[in-house]
Amino acid sequence: MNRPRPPLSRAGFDLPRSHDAFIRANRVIPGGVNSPARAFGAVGGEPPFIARGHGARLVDIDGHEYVDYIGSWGPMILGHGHPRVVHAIQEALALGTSFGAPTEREIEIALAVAAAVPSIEKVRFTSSGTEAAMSAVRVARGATGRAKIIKMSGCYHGHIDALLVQAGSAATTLGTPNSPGVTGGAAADTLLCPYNDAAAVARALEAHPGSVAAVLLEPIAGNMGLVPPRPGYLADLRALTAKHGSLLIFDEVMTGFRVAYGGAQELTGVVPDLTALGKIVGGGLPAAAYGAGAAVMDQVSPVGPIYQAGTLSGNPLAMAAGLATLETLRDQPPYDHLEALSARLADGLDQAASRAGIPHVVQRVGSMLTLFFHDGPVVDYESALACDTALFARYFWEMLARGIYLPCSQFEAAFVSTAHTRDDVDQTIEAAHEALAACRS
Ligand code: KE4
Repeated sequence: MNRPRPPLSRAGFDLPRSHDAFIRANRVIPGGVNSPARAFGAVGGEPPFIARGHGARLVDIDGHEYVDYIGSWGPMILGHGHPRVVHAIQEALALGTSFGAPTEREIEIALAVAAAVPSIEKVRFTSSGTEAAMSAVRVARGATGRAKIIKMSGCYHGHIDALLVQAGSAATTLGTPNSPGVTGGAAADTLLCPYNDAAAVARALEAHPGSVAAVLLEPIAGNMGLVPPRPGYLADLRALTAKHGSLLIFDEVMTGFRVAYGGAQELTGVVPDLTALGKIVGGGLPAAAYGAGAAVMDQVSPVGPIYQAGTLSGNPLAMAAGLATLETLRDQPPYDHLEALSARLADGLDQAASRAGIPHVVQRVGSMLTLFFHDGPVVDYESALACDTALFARYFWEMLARGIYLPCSQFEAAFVSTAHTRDDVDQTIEAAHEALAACRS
């Protein structure tokens, strides 16, 4: 089972108990993980198994402590074990875990989401971001009576059949399935355009008049690594969709409550027709949501004919964790603090890579950032794929051995939380200087 990882300059870093756990896990769980992103496929080696998290730190079962920049892939904006969130979960737990019946806390968090997110008047909770994005697409198709969806290469919206597509031939925008089990039929109504290319979207809309239900994208992309929208890109999509009678869907599963309390649509001023939320809205428990204006959302069952459901949707524990998180973010907005701390980190990583003489670019929006091993800006999936992923893998392990846990792929964003301190950031920058120097040797 030993999976090769890049050689380490820092001796003595080993994960014997995690190795044993990984062997046992692989016997009963595909790849030993419950989500492929955790399997270290992009960086080699085997993942540490985590014993506990506290604040900005993770501790693995071999006793190694790390400064955590995964943050559960986004949810943990308040860090691990925030007292207000823990207390809220404990209070809810004492009353029961799931009822299959409505609770008042669902009203409270729905009101908080509607008050925060400009595009949302009504909201429906789900248990995952995949469900939220899938439901938003279904609502767009049901509300418009149209079938086609335009998505952007490099954006990820969860494991939805219709959206697990890759670019077909260069001449067309038709998506082709990128996973076995996704049928041609499921992908037949999905059109693909490059990110940051509004002209391509205009061409796709003009090539399929009256057929496109929605244009769907991450308004600030995090699943290629952090790729911000070019100035005017989102506004152009807003105008194009309005012109063609298509709906604009922002997948803010990652950016919602992250880049601003009202997400990317608050930060950019571009308001979509539908929004998918996840991660932070559940405060670290399984919850996500999709929302829109009342006229659109009242077409969702049981009010309207568009069906969507879920046994654990609006789960009391997840609602308690999510509401405590949102209330904390609303009552004590951390965004200026996160901006300053994340800027310090980004500048430090930039200086470390420059000192090592490594072609790179650091891209950041708020507390989401990526150090790309790419000479020049990363503006779309094509430029992201040109990154030096072998160098990233070496850098990843050199940082892990120095107690810094980065997202285990060049094509992910790192997250800074309110639990990270200036000392954590400075420790990270110091480790980056050593790690990048080691990568050059
Ligand atoms: P979930 O179904 O994983 O809750 O959400 C899917 C999803 C939807 N939209 C966006 C913009 C997302 O980033 C995600 C999930 N993000 C990945 C990491 N980039 C989750 C990690 C994983 O799959 O384990």
